[in-house]
Amino acid sequence: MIERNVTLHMDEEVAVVTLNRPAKRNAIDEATLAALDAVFSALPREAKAVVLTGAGPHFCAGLDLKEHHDKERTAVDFMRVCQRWHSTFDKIQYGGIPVVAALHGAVVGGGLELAAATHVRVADPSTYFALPEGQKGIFTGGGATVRVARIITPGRMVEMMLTGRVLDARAGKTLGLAHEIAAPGESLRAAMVLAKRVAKNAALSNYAMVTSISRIADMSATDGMFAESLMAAVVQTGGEVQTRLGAFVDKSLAKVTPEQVAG
Ligand code: 1HE
Repeated sequence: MIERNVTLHMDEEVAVVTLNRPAKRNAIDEATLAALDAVFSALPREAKAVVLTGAGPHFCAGLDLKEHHDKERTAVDFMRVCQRWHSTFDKIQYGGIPVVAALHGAVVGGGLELAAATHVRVADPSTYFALPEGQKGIFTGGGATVRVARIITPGRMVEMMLTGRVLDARAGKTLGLAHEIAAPGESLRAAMVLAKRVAKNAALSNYAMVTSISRIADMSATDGMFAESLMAAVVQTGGEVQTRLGAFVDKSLAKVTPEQVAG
């Protein structure tokens, strides 16, 4: 499937979605956002996980600043732009299919907002994170005040924006913006390994993880416990439970061991 500026191909059970506007550092203009939306609205049925990556030297440079400059949008125009970003990124975060980001180079502004909508983030050492909006006289609008703030804390996000601080891959990992640092140039390969592992989980368990945990964090403790019990009631009685737990009972299922510990 090829939309303008976004491509999709299948690698076994993993859908590989690539921002493909490298000459503009994968900046997100209206066409690219519409393409992302189209891809995440209609993932192939056989996709059990997604890897999201960017072509060229950077993952994503955020909002297309030239388009914004040229369009001279009104406040209402830009509110609608933000709402389209929110709706598309919600499809990524809550679509029910785990999304692994393969990061490299700039993950800045709206590029960081996009990465924050994914569930697992693999960086390579070239990766750097920033929210440089303030220096350009603008503000985040693609969900960072919610998603990035929840990952790094609101206070840390305020500091990052005020100072224009740029975080390298290691600092990003300390704050939870990345979960793993791959060897140079290897973030896509490492993300594929993780995505193929994720794809082996029961689809309904993955659905529960990506749709319920962040939402339950927004609820009161009482509501969260109730929502968790409902989700677990659906998952624990799902189609794959008898087979997978049968494998535990007959001791053919792999055990959890300390050898699996990873940095
Ligand atoms: C762009 C954009 C863009 C590059 N919009 N065209 N985002 C930013 O503030 C990031 C702004 N961009 C940069 O700081 C740098 O371009 C990069 C660090 C990302 C890459 O640097 P580099 O040296 O590899 O490339 P370059 O030479 O700066 O850019 C190559 C081309 O991409 C050039 O176009 P050309 O026609 O002159 O070749 C750049 O203009 C173009 N380009 N980034 C448009 N962002 C919903 S609200 C979200 C809020 C935000 O995301 S604010 C944006 C934050």
